[in-house]
Amino acid sequence: MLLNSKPRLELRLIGLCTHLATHRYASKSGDKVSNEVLQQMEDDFKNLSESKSKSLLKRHLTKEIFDKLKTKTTPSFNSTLLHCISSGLCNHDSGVGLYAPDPEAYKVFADLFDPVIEDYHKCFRKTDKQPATSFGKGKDFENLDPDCNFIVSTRVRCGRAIVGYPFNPCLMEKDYKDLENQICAATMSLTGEYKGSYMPLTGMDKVVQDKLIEDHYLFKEGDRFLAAAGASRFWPTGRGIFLNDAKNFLVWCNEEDHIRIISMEKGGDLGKVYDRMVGGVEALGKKLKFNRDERLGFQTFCPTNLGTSIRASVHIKLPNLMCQPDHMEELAQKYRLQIRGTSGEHSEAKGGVHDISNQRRMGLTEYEIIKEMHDGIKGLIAAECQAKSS
Ligand code: ADP
Ligand code: CIR
Repeated sequence: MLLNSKPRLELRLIGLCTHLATHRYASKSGDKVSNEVLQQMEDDFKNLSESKSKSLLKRHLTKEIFDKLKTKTTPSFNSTLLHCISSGLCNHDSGVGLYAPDPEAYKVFADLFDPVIEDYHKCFRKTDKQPATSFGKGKDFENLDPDCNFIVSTRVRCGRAIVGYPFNPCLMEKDYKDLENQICAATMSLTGEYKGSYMPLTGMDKVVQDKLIEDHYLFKEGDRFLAAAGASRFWPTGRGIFLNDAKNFLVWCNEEDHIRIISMEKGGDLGKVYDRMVGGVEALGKKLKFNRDERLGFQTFCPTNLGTSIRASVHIKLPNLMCQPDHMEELAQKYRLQIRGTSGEHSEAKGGVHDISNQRRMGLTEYEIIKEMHDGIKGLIAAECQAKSS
């Protein structure tokens, strides 16, 4: 397959990066998509159509939709269909393969985004609207594993975009620096259990960086799905991590989203971890203006994170269930859970530890999303106990 041959892919990425790097300063609406970009899209669309890719992009980008959208651009940033689909075109093993280069892309390319959103978030139709934010109280959720038999750790995160800025492919170096300054200042104003320090990636010792990644605090570097989407430009400028003194509250700056707000700790006390994240979101929301769309909820770069943008996960050992992959898959679908490897998305499980989280993030309130995940993990633990005794 041409796309997978290295020189071809490198050439493609150089072409794509040139297109992405000059992007912000392209003239505004009214611009046509260049012949070069059109040709590249046509070639890569054909390759994807003929591939065995199982991505949602391949499933929903029909020839009819491709032809309808290929010459469209967004009004403020001049983003093209290629910006949206480059990750899935370059990576046929994508689960989704689609990103929004700027918030307007969700409307201009709605014929593609809407069916992908509906498929991923299970029944969030184009006529549906994300309910108003409602965090509720974490104390309603009992500890999922008080005796520490299954759950190694619990993490809840959400993503936010800052009003006035587009997403990665349209950000220039100065934007990354401005965003980092704002986010760093907001985190440094946190008090009490949230008090901590901000560490920029620029100049970070490699040993320190690797240890932060290994300990599951910091994002990985060089994610090919994000790189192909135009999310690694000017790296490491503007990227960094805030960690509170207790190391159970974190903020990622300018990785996939402008800001990711994370709470994590050992054990299975989901309610406590969730409440800590909510407290952090509310404190940061007093300093930063978050972008929320009336219909889609919180604005994020990847359509899988829209709505509440919440992913609540446990690192969990379920040795008996994992011996029955079909049964496990059936249960994951029943409870609408997603299974990842130990080091996050697109990684392998090490030492029998899987990352299991809510799959959908839209169509429910924050509280309902946490409840769905809590019920699901409870169900899995009950099934594990049953599998062990039978
Ligand atoms: P996200 O999109 O939610 O940020 P990733 O799949 O990229 O998730 O994972 C980011 C990091 O968070 C990885 O190091 C991953 O191992 C870690 N992680 C996810 N869930 C947990 C958990 N329950 N306990 C500890 N670390 C976790
Ligand atoms: C992919 O398509 O596989 C990557 N771009 C990641 C998609 C987001 N992952 C997810 O399932 N939430």
